[in-house]
Amino acid sequence: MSASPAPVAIIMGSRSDWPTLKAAADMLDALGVAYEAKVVSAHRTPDRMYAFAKGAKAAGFKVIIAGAGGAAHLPGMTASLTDLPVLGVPIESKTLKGVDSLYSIVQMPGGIAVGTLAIGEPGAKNAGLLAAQILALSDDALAQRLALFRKALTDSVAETVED
Ligand code: RP5
Repeated sequence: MSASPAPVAIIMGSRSDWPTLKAAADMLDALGVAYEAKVVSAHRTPDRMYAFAKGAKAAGFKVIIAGAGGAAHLPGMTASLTDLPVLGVPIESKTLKGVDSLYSIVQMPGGIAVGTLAIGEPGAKNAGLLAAQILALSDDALAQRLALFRKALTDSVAETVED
């Protein structure tokens, strides 16, 4: 019997985005969700982007996390080519600190949806979390792991301010 395909694809515009997107991968690892990570640039490798997005559903992916920086077309272009939910992570750019990436990803015209997360690592971490929450709608074991994750988060916050 062959193993199930990874349900999450993590794509990024450049290898330089990986240190940020790794936060999504780490969250998926912590929750026991398999993923594949690939460099797929909207403007440097448009044919690769087209082939990936068109084939993503047939390949078995259920959710796509797409990170890009600057004039960040990748999440929107990918969303236009697939029915799968796309979670966009704006990468913190050098010149404009990721505000360019955020605006490029979040300002999708109505009709093609990209779920946009925060700039940088917090956004990547939450993209992993949100991907897991989407998958947990049809995976009770994953839903239980998510409940444990949230309980541990809550338990880690002390009410007092003493050292
Ligand atoms: C975007 O350009 C990538 O997503 C990356 O954030 C940015 C810079 O890419 P590199 O010049 O570091 O390859 O396409």
